[in-house]
Amino acid sequence: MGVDNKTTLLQSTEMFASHYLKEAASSAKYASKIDPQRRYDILYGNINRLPSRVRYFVEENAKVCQPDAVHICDGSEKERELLYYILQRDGTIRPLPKYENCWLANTDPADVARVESRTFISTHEKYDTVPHTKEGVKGTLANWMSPEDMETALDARFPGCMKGRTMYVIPFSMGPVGSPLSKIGIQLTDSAYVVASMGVMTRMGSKVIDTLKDGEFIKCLHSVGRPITSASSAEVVKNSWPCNPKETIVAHLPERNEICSFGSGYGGNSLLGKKCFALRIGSILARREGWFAEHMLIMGVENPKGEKKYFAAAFPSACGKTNLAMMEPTLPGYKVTCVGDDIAWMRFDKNGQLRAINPEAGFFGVAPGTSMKTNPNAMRTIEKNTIFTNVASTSDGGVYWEGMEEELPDNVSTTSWLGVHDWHKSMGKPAAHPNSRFCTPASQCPIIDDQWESPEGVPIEGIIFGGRRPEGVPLIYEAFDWQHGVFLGAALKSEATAAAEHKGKVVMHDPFAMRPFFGYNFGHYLDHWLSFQENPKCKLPKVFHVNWFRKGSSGFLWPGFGENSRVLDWIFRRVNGEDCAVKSAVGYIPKEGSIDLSGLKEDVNMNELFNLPKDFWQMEVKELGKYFEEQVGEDLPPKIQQELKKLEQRVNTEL
Ligand code: GTP
Ligand code: SPV
Ligand code: MN
Repeated sequence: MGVDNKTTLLQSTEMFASHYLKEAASSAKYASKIDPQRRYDILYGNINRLPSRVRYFVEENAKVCQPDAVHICDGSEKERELLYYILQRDGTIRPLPKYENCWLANTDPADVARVESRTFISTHEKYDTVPHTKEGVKGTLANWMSPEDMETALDARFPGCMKGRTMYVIPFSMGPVGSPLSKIGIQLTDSAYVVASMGVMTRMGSKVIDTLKDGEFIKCLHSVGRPITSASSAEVVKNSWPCNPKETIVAHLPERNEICSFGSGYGGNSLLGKKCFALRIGSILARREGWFAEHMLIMGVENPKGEKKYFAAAFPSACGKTNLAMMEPTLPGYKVTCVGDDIAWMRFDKNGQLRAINPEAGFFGVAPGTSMKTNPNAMRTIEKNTIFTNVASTSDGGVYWEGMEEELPDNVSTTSWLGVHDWHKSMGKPAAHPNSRFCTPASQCPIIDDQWESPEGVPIEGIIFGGRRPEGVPLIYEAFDWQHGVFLGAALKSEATAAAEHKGKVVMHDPFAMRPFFGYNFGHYLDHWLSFQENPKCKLPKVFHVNWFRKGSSGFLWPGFGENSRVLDWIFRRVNGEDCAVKSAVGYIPKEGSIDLSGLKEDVNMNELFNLPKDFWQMEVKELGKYFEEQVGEDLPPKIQQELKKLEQRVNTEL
């Protein structure tokens, strides 16, 4: 789209905006007849068309948050134009003319990642939420807050928090609208950036309201926590990104089907359909209703014979889900298709087949490291209709981040995410924030699976766990059975990444890649996973563990990315029952020569990649025992303890 076209679009949107503002005045007059106390205008949409429960939810919160205006999102193209117009006018986003309808937002540098330390779950019974930790040890598996403390915390924040702002009402569906596996939420927010992002990440708008009728929904309330009042107008809002990091809280009240988030506009803190709903609240619903809500990608893999299987894989944040989900296999004849890159909702169908849907409609992907070399399909996806956050920009109207060096055109200058012009590597600071992201429609992915919106979900034949393990952990191994597989999930660890506020590269426990996302007691979660082996109807998929990140003296031992197709090929053959594995102390590992390395350009030291150092694994077992004892205590299912004992024995006798 040329510049002229854009100007015309802007002008017409401006006219459209003023037209709507006029309409707003009359609808407000009409509305005030119904509720004479109402002090806000209905800027857009008709509140009387909302199902009564939704309307009640909106009105109650409007009373508390006191916005100037209310906008009920319909998800239309016109609305989208209006939102982007407002965001641009306010300086929150700016266009990236090198691409089609792409935008850049740079946040207040104090608001760049998920804040795990301020994420809470509130239930009457503490141990519904957290396991019994050892006395004197700080729990790391969910933060619990009492309902009384929660009420105090929310009461101190939300009253009047939207003064001077518009409250948007976002009806959204997690999963295809109307699918029996989908769930509906209504998010109230005072951030137009959040509305624009939810428009990409979820199915949003009137069609959701039509499906909901007077049914149940998850109540999501979000505020950036920066009312505009005469007192606040002197405060500086950095980068037109209002936020309130000192008061940030991300609160879950599962007994009331409610999520309340205050103070942050970023990612999982503010796009409440994602981690808050689809994982934390989702996992609670899943346990109650007999399914799984997991931090997993979903991918289709077709082998050279044209046989196709779907796998789900759980890796912690910034450990390679998006990359694997969109990979371009280097192994000839293989084809990968993408169903989802972050979250899977899975359940066994009436035939005992595990089926998965991707509850999201977009990718909120890590930018740094993404390039035509590592993830060409992501690069092709983000060429249009994408909101970039905290990446660097180039003088030719494009984006830049670490890893894009080879794609940077000559003669352009770069402005860093912090606004440093003529940025150069030699300055010693990254151009893009390590957790900078793209927010882009899944439908644009060139390898999106043709079943990605299938209401009944795709059949899952293998579950893969993985993390960043620089030492000791082999490239691939397979669980002996389901129970051992659940143990592998429980024992998952990874180096910390920039997706949350952790510092340094310390290896942390991240069971099931869900540590920041468990909605309830992790011990009960393990019971839930184990319970499926008691049901003879369930066809339990094989479980695997991968590690792309083992290091040798000169960096990563495995080339990763597209070469991971060689590991997928082995998994595929195992699922088909091929005899290509041998027993080891940790699980089944590939028989010598059974990983197809044909055509691999790099020299790979397979012995080092599969070496199982006895001292490492003895330490690992000891450390796991300590972790389970301190963090899960009496809630640890005895079967998981047994698996640990069995591993210990194998390590002591077989290594
Ligand atoms: P979240 O969106 O935070 O949940 O992250 P994710 O699990 O989707 O991670 P993503 O695929 O975005 O990858 C994060 C980082 O890991 C990027 O910088 C990638 O370049 C890098 N990465 C992904 N796959 C591989 C791999 O196979 N090998 C190596 N060495 N790096 C990888
Ligand atoms: C993650 O951290 O796992 C993400 C990014 O996918 S966020 O949505 O911010 O949680
Ligand atoms: Mn994630």
